Amino acid sequence: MENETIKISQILVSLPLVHPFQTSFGIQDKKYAIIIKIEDSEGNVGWGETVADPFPGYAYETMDTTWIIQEKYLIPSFLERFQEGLPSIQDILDGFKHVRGHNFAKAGLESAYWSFLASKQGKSLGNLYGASKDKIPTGVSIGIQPSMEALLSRIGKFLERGYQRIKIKIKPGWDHDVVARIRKEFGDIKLMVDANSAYTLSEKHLEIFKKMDRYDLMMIEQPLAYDDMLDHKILQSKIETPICLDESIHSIRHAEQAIEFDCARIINVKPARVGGYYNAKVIAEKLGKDKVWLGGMLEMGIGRMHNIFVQAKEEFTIPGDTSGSDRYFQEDIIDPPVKVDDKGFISVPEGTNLGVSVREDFILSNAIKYQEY
Ligand code: OSB
Ligand code: MG
Repeated sequence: MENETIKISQILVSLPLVHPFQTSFGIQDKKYAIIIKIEDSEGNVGWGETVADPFPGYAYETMDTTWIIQEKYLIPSFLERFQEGLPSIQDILDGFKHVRGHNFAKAGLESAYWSFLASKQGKSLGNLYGASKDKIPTGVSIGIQPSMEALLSRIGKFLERGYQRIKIKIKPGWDHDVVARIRKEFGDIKLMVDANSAYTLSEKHLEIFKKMDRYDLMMIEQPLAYDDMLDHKILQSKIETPICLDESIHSIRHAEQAIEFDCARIINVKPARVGGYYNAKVIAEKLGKDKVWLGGMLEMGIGRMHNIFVQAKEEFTIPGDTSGSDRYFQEDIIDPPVKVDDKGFISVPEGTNLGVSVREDFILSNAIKYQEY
């Protein structure tokens, strides 16, 4: 096979969030992403999005580390794979194996390559991810609010718009009373909480978990340390509410082991955190429905579309965190933006590749840093 020549662009973009997002680890009013564009001389184009936080609060990777790891290690190894023709996704991932960790950086490039392959084959990205559904059920993740009233009004607004499930962020002091109040106000809505590692196995915290057991929560997400499995197993043995792991899961192996050893009953699959869409796809296929749902990282439109296509796989029946574009941004980087219908579904677009157009001028007008390879 002939040598394939491709060009890669890395574009660091920033967009203001319409509503600040507060978790137990911090508050954020701007979203950053490193958009990856892969193009060849025949006009095929792949788009990917690298999750890139300004601060290492959720994970150790940031917009600075992902940029450098891609620039120094991943992009050179990626380009090298084209010397003997068109590589497979597996070839690309093999080429990343010499870099330990840095899954966000890997996933950004890998996702762009899936989209490039979809473009080259004239297929929908969903087709490549093994998707079969034409719409996906969805929910919303609501940050810690300045007051109970603000939270209740925000929840009411999303329920009115049809969102199927509400997830609220919790931290010590903002937990069971808040949950009790939501139940009182909104009855038996689909409700869950995400602690982002704000608790321990202390007596005081165990009591909080026992109290929360009374409220029929769908799950409690990542209550304990961000790098822990075993304490979660201990906690799961003491409470009824299913534990869901987010921060602790970085690979297919972690996901399987967490379920096998009952450290968690459900996994929040975030493609960036598990090293890309190939791994996310395999985790869903191996664990099956009831054990997986798709989380989010406040993605801009490109990452959001990838997340929608992977959730169109049959295993994703639990509503995820993929909300409409307007929940995050005044203007999104894709056209049309993502919309949630009044029953809480997002329809999966037809057409090739991402099924929407990418607003390249808008991306460039919000770019902070740009580099081509
Ligand atoms: O813990 O799931 C999380 C956003 C940023 C970092 C971590 C998390 C989140 C969310 C929001 O919960 C999910 C989304 O709306 O994309
Ligand atoms: Mg989480």
